[in-house]
Amino acid sequence: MSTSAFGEPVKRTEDPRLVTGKGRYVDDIGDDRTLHAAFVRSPHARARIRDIDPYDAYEVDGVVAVYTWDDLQGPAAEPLPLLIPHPDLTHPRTGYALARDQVNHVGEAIVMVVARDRYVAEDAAGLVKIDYEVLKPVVGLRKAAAGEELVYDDIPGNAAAVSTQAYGDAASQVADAPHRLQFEWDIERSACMPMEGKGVHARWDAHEEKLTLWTATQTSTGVRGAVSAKLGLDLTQVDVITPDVGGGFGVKIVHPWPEEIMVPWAAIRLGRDVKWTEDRREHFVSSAHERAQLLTVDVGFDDDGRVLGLEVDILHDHGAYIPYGLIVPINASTQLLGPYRPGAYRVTFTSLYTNTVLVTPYRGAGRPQGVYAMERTMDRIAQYLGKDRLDVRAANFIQPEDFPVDFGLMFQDGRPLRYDSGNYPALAEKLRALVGWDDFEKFRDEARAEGRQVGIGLGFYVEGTGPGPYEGGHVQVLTSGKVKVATGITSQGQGHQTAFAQIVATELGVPFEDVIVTTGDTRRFGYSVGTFASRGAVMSGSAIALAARKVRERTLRLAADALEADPGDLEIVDGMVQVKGDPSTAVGIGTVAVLSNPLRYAFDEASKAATQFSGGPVDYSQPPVAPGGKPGLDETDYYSPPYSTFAAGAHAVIVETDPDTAEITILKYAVVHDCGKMINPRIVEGQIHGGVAQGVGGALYEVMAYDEAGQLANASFMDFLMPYVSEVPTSIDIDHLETPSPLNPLGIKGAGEAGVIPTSAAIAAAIEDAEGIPIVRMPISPSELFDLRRAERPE
Ligand code: MCN
Repeated sequence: MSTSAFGEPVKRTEDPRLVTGKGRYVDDIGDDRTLHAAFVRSPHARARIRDIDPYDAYEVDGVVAVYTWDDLQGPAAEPLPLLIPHPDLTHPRTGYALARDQVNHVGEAIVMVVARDRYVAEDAAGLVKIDYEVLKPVVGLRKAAAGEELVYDDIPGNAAAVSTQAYGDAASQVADAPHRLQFEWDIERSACMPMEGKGVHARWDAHEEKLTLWTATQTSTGVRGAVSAKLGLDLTQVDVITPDVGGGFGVKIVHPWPEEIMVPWAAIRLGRDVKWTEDRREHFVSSAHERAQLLTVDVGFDDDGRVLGLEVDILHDHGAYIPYGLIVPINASTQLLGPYRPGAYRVTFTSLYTNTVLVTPYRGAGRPQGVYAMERTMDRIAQYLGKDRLDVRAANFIQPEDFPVDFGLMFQDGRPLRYDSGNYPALAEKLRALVGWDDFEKFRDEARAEGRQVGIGLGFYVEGTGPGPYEGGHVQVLTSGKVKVATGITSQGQGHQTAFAQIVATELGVPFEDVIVTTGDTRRFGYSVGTFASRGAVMSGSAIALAARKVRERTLRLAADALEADPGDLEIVDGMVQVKGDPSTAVGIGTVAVLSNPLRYAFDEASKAATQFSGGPVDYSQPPVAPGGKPGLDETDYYSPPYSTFAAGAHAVIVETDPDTAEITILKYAVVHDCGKMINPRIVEGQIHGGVAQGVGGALYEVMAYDEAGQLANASFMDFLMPYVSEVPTSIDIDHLETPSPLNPLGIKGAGEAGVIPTSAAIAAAIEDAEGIPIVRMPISPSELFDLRRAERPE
């Protein structure tokens, strides 16, 4: 295996284990003595809790405890933390670990039952009697915006936040422009739906006064901080371990989820392991959703389609609680701009409470909505002017020489919106060739001759990835010659073990297979922010590279002493340090690791080799640790970017719509993607494939169907339509562009969300192109298309 693995399409080393059933997930932790929790959840979307009678539940054989909010004290009884405050978030509501005196959505946890097994816990939960005063719920964006009925009596207009960002005088630019169009784009509610739901297992060691928590999270250090604070423990009393996680896609970013408080809280009180594994229905009604937005666009443009002024108003459905601040609407309102820079811009978003499941970032986090609005607006400008859709976009592209680009707006990380690098015209040209844009009309004519309807659609996007504040990495050369790497971010299937090993193998000059990576375990690495916002590669990758560079430097220095050479004359080849070009001088890095330790016993081959250099187990001729030095061959470093780096891409899709049934078939899907330097193109392409599959779900099928009473009418996979393999394009044509980021040592940008961002925009555009019927919402299912046809073309 190559030691210059960076950039190679190496197969993911974690996969053989995961696909042969050897993964270890939270639910795999524990034994027969473990107690199981089940939650009594609200059947009402909005209700006051008058009384809770848990006594029948207590009577069930095997029930150990029943807890309500009244049992909680101190910080555990306080509202859950607001994770990312924002000055415009004037009315934050975050909820409680167990509902206090009111429930605000169906599925909200009210009572926890702990029993000897899950069946007993579930049965007993069904016996808890709760007396509710049922209140009228607020469901749907338009109803929330009308403000006639309120989710919280003390929050007028249901508005958690109203926020405006602008540059230039957009209103005048729009009004004075030669042409003006107005639209309303309607994006439905959807959700992440990872294969593994949430799960928590807690163990309390009363002797050590130490809590160990296994949880399916995207931020182990975040959970540790929140849980220790909520349970009144010192940070050092809590270890959080994230074992294998079966997908997150954003929903596992919240910390703490109520169950992450309640399960350890019970474990401490009961002195027994307690666990909870979410079932699918719970996931539907008590985890998080996203997307739901109404975007109103007012655009002014010239004869070439250049956007002179753009005004956007966004209504954002935030559900009943806002634990995660305003990230989603901020992303929608800033990333809407994509690869363009309108002459003037004003966006206002209103974050509204509704009596539905809370909203937190879902892969793309607001960008699919913003991009939908912008890209569909570009399509309509082209249509209005009778111009080519790619040409109108090209007229608006930021040019390569314009970077860095400052917008005078604020990004979701609290830093200025500043694009670092990119080449959008080059993306467009690659896409034109990849999808066969110029040949499409010929294809359409041929299809028409056969009685078929086909259409083509486009979607461009720019994505701020790798936000700070920091991530760290620890790299340690073991005496065996293997290299251990630890970073705090967690993995949900992104292939971090492989990619980070590639970085270290390249930086250190060691075989890729000899690098062992650990993620998401606070015992190994205690400082971290987490895996979201496509930041793993940029943040942890950079930190690990910096740490590996330090290790390399020390390895060369130590080996130089041993080989009586100048460090500058040495190189590391396949894990051996040698005088450049002279393998006869080679000494293994494991041996150098032994040399780095003043106390050496000849336990193993590396130690025996080391004693040859130093003349004995302890080298008394030198101070064992030079001033300012340290034993061991390991280093830690951190990376903190000045601001986010901006990846970009463009999708094009060709669809066929059945003239009779309105079935929508994707004939071709093309992606051109720029995430700067790629660590592993195979992983990047896998990320794009997964993202496109999720995007197809959002574009064509997925809706959280709330009725007026706030009941989720399709809370199972029988009714919530996720695309099967039969609906997802079987092949996706991908081409890459690499514009390195100047902001980090590896020149990388994030890739994890790219596939999902413009998918809906491109597919909606293709359907519109095939049908000639305006498509203004996401998703557009075959049955909706059927209805639209009837409305547009009554017989
Ligand atoms: N990568 C690369 N070269 C680059 C950029 C990335 O080789 N220039 C690789 C990385 O090394 C990593 C993968 O691509 O293995 C994704 O990297 P990155 O873009 O940094 O994203 P994160 O590691 O931060 O992962 C989070 C991102 C997000 S925000 C969501 S949501 C998401 C996603 O990744 N959730 C996922 N991809 C997912 N994939 C799986 N299987 N499961 C999820 O829950």
